[in-house]
Amino acid sequence: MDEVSGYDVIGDVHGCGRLLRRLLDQLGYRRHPARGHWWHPSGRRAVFAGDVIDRGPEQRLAVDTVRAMVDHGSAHLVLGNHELDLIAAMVTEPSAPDSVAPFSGERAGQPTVLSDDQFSDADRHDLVGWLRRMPMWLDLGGLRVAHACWSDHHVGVLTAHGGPTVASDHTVHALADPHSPVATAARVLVEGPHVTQAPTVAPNRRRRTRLAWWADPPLLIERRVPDDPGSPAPADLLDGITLDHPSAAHARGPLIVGHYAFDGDPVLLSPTVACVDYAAVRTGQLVAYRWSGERQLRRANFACAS
Ligand SMILES: [Mn+2]
Repeated sequence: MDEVSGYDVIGDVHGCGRLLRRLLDQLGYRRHPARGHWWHPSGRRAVFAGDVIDRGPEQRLAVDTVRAMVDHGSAHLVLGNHELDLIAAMVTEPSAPDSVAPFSGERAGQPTVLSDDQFSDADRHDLVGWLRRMPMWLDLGGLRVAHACWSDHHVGVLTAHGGPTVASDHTVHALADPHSPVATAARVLVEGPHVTQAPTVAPNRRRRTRLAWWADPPLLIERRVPDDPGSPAPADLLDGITLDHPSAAHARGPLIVGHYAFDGDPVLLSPTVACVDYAAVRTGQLVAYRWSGERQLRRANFACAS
C-alpha cells in the first residue's frame, strides 16, 4: 500500500449515510472511478471511530460506504458499543438477536437496531462476520483511536485474551459475562468507564454515570458539554476502576475517541485527547479530526459537515 500522508478520524455515523458522504467529499475523498469506493487522492486514510450502525435514516448506505473503504484499504474502523452489541446478540442468539440483553450496560433494555427494511437476515450475518474482524482499538504510530477510552492496562488484558478483535466465539461469550476480565476491558475501551452512584430519588434506581476520564481528577459527565461536563467524581467511587493516568496520554501522543455525543462546536478535551462524536442524528453535524502527524492536537483541525 502506498504511503499514508495522514488520518481523518470520523465520529459516530449512526446511520447518517448521506451526511457521511458529504463529509468525505468535504475532506477531499473521491469515488474511485473503477471500484466505486471512496478514497483520498493524496494518500490520506479515514478512521471510523465506531458506532456506524443504528439510529439514523440511511444505515445501509453508511455501512456499505464504510465497508467498501475498509476493504479497499482507504479506511480503518474500530468497533463501537453498538457494533459490539450486534455481534454479541447475533452470536449468542442468532435466531432472535433482539431478545438478547445488549452487551453495553448503557443500553440495557434497548434491542439491537438494524432496520429490517435495509438488512435481510443474510445481510446481518454477513455484516457481523465482517465486523468480527475489526479491532476494538488502533495504534497507528503517533495516533491512537478507540471508541470511548484508551487504557494500556485493558489493552493488555484483551491482547492476552484473543487480541483486538472479537473473532473468536470464546471472546464473544466472555463479553456476555459482566464479571469476566474480557468484558471489563472491552467495556472500558468501547463504552468508557462509568461509576455507579447511590440513588437520589428512587431508592432502588442506582445511577450509572459516564466518567470524563481525560480530566484530572476524573469528572462525572452530567452535561453534554465537552469543556465543562460536570463535577469531580467522588474518590470512593473510583475504587476498583483502573485507568491510565491523564499524563500517560501526554506521553503517548494523541488519542481520538467518539461515543460522547457532545453538543456545540468541537473543542479539544486536552492537548492530546479529542472526541469527534457530536451526535450526528440529534444535531445534524458529523465531525472529523484531520491529523497530519502533530504531537499536540489543534482545534483548527476539526472538520464538520451538516
Ligand atoms: Mn457509542
